[in-house]
Amino acid sequence: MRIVVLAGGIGGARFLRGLKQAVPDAEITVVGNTGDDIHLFGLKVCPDLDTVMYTLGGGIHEEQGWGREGETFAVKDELAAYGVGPEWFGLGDKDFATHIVRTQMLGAGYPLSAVTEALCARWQPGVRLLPMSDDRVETHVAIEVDGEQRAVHFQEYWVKLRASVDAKAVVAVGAETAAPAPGVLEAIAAADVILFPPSNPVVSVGTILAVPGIREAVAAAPAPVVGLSPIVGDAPVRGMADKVLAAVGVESTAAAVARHYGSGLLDGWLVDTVDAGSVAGVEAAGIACRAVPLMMTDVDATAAMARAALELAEEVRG
Ligand code: FO1
Repeated sequence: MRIVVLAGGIGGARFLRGLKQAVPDAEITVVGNTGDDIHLFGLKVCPDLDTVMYTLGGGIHEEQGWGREGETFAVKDELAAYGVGPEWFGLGDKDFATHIVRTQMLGAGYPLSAVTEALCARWQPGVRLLPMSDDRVETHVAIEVDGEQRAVHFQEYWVKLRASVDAKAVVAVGAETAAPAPGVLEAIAAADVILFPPSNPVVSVGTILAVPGIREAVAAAPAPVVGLSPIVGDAPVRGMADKVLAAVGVESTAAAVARHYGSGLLDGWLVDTVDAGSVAGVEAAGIACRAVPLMMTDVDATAAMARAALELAEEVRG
């Protein structure tokens, strides 16, 4: 079975671990969000690609869901000693090696997709990890501080500001001129199932869909498209989805996110059992809906979610 997953960072990566356990023989292609990418210290950092690679490759810092386990921060401390910032982004010594290799390969002319394939050759994540695009796309967030509007990089909004101020707008800078990375459209067209994991619907899945051609390809794909709500009980399970959903005028409910994706994209939607009351409303929007436990408390629980999504995909397969 060929499965394509449009994944962001922590939620997407954890879901993929359960999906792999649920269908170990499936051929999984991950289209990874690169809107979170940030250039620091002359290096290109790809948080969502790295979180998928480290999580599935066994190198992730489990509690954080990002960065490497057993990290040290000697380089970060030395940079700070030189007064070279930013200090708010925690890059560890092991993680630096990934960004050095990536930046070196990009500098030698390799596209991000080739670089990602090379990095994954070491980590063996057990999925094909494709960046959504080889072109630079970076999500910025418009905020208002002391009455004046300004745009900050998504990482500054999330890591430095902890999403403590309202997001007035979210812009995937460069998306409009970006092209899908090699293999992305082909994988979507050839998929037996397409899944939207419980990633951020705006800055993760939304950014991937903002790359011209990808939304259209998903909508036109013969495969059923099934999503899992990142919102449980009117709040994001993790992260700042409520803040960026508000920026695009979407309320933080499982049903609202389904409608936000729309029946043109989604054939099925899983909500958590606490949101079972919203099933009828989602179905009324033309999207098949089931209520199942959606807390990824461990890999077995996540595998059960993945199986539920695949079962719903078979039910809605036209
Ligand atoms: N998230 C934090 O909350 N604090 C950090 O210092 C931080 C550093 C960091 C370094 C590398 C990396 O790949 C991810 C990092 N993240 C950090 C997580 C990152 O902001 C998120 O993984 C995504 O961008 C959102 O999904």
